[in-house]
Amino acid sequence: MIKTDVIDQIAFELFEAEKQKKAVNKFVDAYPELDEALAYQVQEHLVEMKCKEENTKRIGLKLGLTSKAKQEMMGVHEPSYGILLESMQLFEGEKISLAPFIHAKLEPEIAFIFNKELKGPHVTVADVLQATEYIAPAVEIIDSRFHGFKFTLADAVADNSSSSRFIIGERFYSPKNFDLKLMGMVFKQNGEVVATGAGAAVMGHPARAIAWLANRLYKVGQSIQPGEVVLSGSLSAAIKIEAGDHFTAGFDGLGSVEAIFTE
Ligand code: OOG
Ligand code: MG
Repeated sequence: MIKTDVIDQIAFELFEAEKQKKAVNKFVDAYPELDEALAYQVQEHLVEMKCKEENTKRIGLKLGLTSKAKQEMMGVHEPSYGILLESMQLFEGEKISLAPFIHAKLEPEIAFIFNKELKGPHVTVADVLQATEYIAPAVEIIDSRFHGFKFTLADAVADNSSSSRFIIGERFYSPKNFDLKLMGMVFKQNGEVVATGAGAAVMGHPARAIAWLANRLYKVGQSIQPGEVVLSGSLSAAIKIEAGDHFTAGFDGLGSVEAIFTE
């Protein structure tokens, strides 16, 4: 098959999987040519289709698979990124229906909001902190379009890194007064602690993950734009969401963010 046909076909199947809430099999078996570079092209095409369909636009990016816990859970050794659209943002306090999802899971993350462009190829942790206007507690709802969350890195990349929805807590802090490496995190489901972690779980320092992203984007002629939000990637393993669940992700010094789910 010619390359543009493969991109169109995979993007279409992922688009329909999300719309019909029907998981698909990972693609690398049917399309052995699906490598990481091609997968990012699929992602771009899929995001374009979603923007058109939902009349929405990019407001940031997400990192995926930045922690050992997540990499081991998914059997990969490298991070990925995806695009966050305005239509994916939910707000704290609203009850979230599980109806649109295939098999959603929740992840505790740190949101970075930028006031400057962050452009590779030599972005450092210091550059990231310099360009960050605020950090905030966040949770990401991931919902892989693949059966049983079974995929290779290229599959997940094509699937916009399993992105689905996200909530940014309504507390914003300058990163200057925090040691993000040592920032403790407690993740609770219905009052019970289901995971704990520290900022260092994300590539040694959450800002290092953002630096990785800026430098990775440079390779495809892109950058993080002023005003955009970037999710650091989960500090712990993702937890399966059930109807009626009430989650809290608390971060040392940042307070917490909540997510409440209904059928
Ligand atoms: C891929 C996305 C992972 C994170 O924060 O690590 C992710 C997946 O596990 O489905 O968003
Ligand atoms: Mg995530």
